Amino acid sequence: MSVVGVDFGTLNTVIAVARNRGVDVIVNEVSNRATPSLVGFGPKSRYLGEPAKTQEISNLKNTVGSLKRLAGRALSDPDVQIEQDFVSAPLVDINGQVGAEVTYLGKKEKFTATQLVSMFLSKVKQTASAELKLPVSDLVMSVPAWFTDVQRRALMDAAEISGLKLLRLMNDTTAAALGWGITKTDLPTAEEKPRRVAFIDIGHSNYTCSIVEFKKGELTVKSTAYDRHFGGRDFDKALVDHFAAEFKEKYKLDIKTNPKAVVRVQAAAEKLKKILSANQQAPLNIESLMNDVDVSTMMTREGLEELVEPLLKRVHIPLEQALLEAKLKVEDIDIIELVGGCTRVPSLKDRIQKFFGKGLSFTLNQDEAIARGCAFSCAILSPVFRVRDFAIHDIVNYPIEFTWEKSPDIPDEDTSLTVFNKGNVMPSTKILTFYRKEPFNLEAKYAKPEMLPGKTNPWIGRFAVKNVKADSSNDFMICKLKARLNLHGILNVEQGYYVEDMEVEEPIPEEKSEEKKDGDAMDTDEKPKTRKVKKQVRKGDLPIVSATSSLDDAAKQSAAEQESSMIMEDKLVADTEEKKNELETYIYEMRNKIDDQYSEFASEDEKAKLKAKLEASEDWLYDEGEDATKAVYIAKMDEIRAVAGPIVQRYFDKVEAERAAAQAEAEA
Ligand code: ATP
Ligand code: K
Ligand code: MG
Repeated sequence: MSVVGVDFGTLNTVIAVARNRGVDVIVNEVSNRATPSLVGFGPKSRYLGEPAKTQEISNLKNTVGSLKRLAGRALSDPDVQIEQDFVSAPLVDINGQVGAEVTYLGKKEKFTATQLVSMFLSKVKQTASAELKLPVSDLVMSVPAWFTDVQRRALMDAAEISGLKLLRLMNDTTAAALGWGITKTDLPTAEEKPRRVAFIDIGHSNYTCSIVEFKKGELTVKSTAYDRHFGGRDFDKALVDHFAAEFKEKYKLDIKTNPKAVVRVQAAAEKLKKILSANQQAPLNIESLMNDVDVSTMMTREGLEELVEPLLKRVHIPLEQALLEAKLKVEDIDIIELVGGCTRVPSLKDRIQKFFGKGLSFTLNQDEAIARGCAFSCAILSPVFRVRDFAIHDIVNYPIEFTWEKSPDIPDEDTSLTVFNKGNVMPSTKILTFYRKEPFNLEAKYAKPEMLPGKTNPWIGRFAVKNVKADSSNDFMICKLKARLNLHGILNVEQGYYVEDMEVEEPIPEEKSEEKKDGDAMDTDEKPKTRKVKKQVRKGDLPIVSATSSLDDAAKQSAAEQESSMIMEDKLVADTEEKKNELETYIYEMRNKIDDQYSEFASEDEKAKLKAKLEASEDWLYDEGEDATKAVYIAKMDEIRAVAGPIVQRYFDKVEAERAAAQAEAEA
């Protein structure tokens, strides 16, 4: 079984695998260590990952990015309106969830964000299994710490639709922290002062700071703060806006009227931004940007810093908030570790360093640390892998409350309770107690909607508790409900049962003195002393019917079937393309060899026949054979083989005879 960690980024996705030797980042089909988080749609198949990027400029309307930021969101959410600026395909509403409308197989189709993510995850699965030469199912994937229940459930559903088993959805900075800590051999002991590390991740779209305490064998997240709209893409956008204005002035070109031009400037701006991380100035040249006009300009590092000053002014905010929530001061932080591509920007490094007043640490691979942390987590959770355990105590970012209807029998009962507070440890289980004579419902929701991203609906779920009734003496049933904020950061009421107060006899715990501990228990043959205590004894289960934002089984099943058939479609197109290429290669090879090594093994008549066949096949290939089926390409190949076969056979017979003769001579 495979052990896989995935950093599902807004721009790039990195896949790491745990093997016996350790954790490695794997390469995709074009040998890149990161895969564009993009899906595209074409007339014959989908383009997932690299091919989506290759096709992007010519296929803007049918290419979707920002996948993870769309999952679990609604079109009407102002956050999603921001996302539309970064997604070239039109976003649409599909039964309350945002999705994209694209042209696929010649037809207009709508896919929900969950489906789009599952398409991309199918590609991740293929990439990992191609590298591991094993079927891939178990994985741990990272998400921004600020993701809510509905976003997390959407990602869980997406993974399930693509046939993956998500063992844990892990917060990005927590994954980085695990990767950092698990390999350290010098962490403080339980009695010592913990080592305090600030992990700062600035990626393409968001910025997170977590303050984490390490001791031998465990990490505890003390606080996590974030800016949900702060990353490399905001730098790119500032540059694009600047160049758009410049080109209007200088070349009378309005790139904003031409989506292709905008994307080309954006790609050039990103490149330029990276050059400016290492240089004081950089050129930008694009040939024939629009209306056959070539553009050419340059930008200095200071120029870029001025453009992004509004962002730079916000750098300290998550840092301050993280310290405040952890109740720590800058001087309490031992190490500041930076990850994420955007932390290479000098002005960001400067500001962060000034804030902490000490040097920054880059001991983690900035692009790969999160994927590696996820792979370590998967190794810990996987039953097939042995790895030193490392306890991970994450933190609740949004308080969650339960509400219920007042029991008619208990007039002064409260009707709500905040069960998980911000700052509580996560995962976590809480037992709720209700006194009831009838079945009842409760609802879970985020207690502070204003803390949630955009206009997220705070509702999490509704849980109906069944089989509740009064006992024979018309007394309340004591109902116990197990509410769990699980490893994924998702809330469920996992179990219900009822208890009775009973008097039970239990042994009195012995007062242990040093001598007694060492003494021999067989010394005395007194009976152990017991006492009567009141205890709640579990009497039976209470079924719970849950309604949450997760897809129901039927919907997941049908999405999984649709995904499988699209995978088959893609595979057929890929196989067909492969057969076509084989045919083309075979024609060229035969044409060269018939006048070369095969020449002496064919009569003039045979040569003429084969050449005619090759020419006809080639003409066909570039004409009606341009777009044939797999079976037809195979048949065409067989036709040529029928003519060429005897010639090739004679050649191989000769080669074999020569080899046998040489061997006989050597042995003689
Ligand atoms: P997110 O974490 O926001 O979901 P992500 O994980 O896909 O996104 P990363 O791969 O961490 O993002 O970072 C990508 C960003 O880092 C891009 O905007 C990229 O241009 C930027 N970046 C990468 N290298 C450099 C560099 N040398 N200088 C400046 N920016 C860089
Ligand atoms: K990434
Ligand atoms: Mg990232």
